[in-house]
Amino acid sequence: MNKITKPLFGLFLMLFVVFVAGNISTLQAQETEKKSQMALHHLHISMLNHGLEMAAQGANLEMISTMEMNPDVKPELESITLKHGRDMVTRGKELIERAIQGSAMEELHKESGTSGKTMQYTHDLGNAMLDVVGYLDKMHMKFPTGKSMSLHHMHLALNHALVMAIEGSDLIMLGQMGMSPKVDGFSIEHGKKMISEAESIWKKTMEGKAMKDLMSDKKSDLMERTHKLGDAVQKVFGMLENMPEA
Ligand SMILES: [Cu+2]
Repeated sequence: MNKITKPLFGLFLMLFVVFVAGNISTLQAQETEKKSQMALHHLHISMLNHGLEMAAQGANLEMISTMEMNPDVKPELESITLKHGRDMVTRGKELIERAIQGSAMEELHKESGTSGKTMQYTHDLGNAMLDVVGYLDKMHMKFPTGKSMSLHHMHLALNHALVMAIEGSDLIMLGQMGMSPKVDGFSIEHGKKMISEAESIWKKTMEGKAMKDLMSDKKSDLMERTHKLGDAVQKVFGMLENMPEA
């Protein structure tokens, strides 16, 4: 090598080393992000979605137990149903809180930081779900009659739609994990249909004639809370539809 090519070779070698090192660190960062995304999707299924599903089903049990629709139902059975429903709402809420504030999340923060796109999404989804649980928590009336009874029948359908969207979201995540290529496509497609069907049930119930008739009566706290619940659930539906891929 002459006097000119030697320094040039040194420069190229240095640039090459910087380039390779840069690529390795990008790949490592991508790998860490991917691992964190997968962990967060497991957390979405087993803690966030499951917690909200528990709360919605628990709220339905609470309402059913206070409707007194059949005099033959023994009071002790009603009280078991009421207590079980209450426990489900409470534990569902605790599960969501644990998902976004608990030890599993702390570990994930230590491993991959707090700023990833999916991490931000997970915290936003958890908070949106806690808003919904706040309304579910105060849904049941002691002994509903007339308008409250009609609203409670709508709440049962609305909560069913919410559970349907959650199950659809679980199917989408399961499919995206790519563990069974022959089934994954169906799982994702079916999950998407479940969320859109759930949104349609929700819209029909909230904007239908029965609701409009009830709204033309005197304003009530329960009606006001029903519409606030409606807004909070719409937000969750939108977020479940736009969850970042695993
Ligand atoms: Cu976090």
